Amino acid sequence: MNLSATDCLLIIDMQNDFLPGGALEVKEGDQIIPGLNELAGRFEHVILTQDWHPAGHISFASTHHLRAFADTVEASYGTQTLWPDHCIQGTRGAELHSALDVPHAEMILRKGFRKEIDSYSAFLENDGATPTGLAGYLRERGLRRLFFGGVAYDFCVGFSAIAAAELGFEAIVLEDLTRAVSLPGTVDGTNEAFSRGGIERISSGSIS
Ligand code: VGL
Ligand code: ZN
Repeated sequence: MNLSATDCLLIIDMQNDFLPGGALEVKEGDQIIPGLNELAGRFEHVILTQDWHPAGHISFASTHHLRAFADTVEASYGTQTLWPDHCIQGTRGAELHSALDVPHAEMILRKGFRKEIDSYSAFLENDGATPTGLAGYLRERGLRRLFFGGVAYDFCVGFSAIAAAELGFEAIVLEDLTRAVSLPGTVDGTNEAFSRGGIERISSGSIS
């Protein structure tokens, strides 16, 4: 697969809290950093995202005095999974990992900053109605084919790629450059949604 000037690499949520030792660590998340750095160097256009929550966020189990991973709450927009406190605005856990080396990234998109709405997708918040502005940014710049890596495969990477395809972008997920949280059923559910949505899964090695 050859890259073109209208391609963009989106590196999702490579933040301290999602990597080993972090508040919501994704197993082996650190292993994909060298590959992401290397691949990013071959893209003209790269965008990074940051999960960016206020304290007391709706997605935090602590906000509801409930258990992370096991309990859910009914938000105005439907069922919200509960997580440990993570990626709180301005904290070290919310910082991009220091080994991520993508100085030419053109944009850092923050999401999940509304206290009452979570946002797994970099395009559309979990209410399914509030856009982040990323689709407009990409369209205005003529970037049409989007490659996704980062964490977590079954949440923010998955929701972002699915939303991108629904919004008319070509969405390709880099299987070797992502890792999953893997709650019961989430990886299978993501794989099925990718098949239904026409989202291709490739290895970064097939990009020349
Ligand atoms: C994510 C759970 C909660 C992610 C963000 O980046 O996949 N997962 N917030
Ligand atoms: Zn989050």
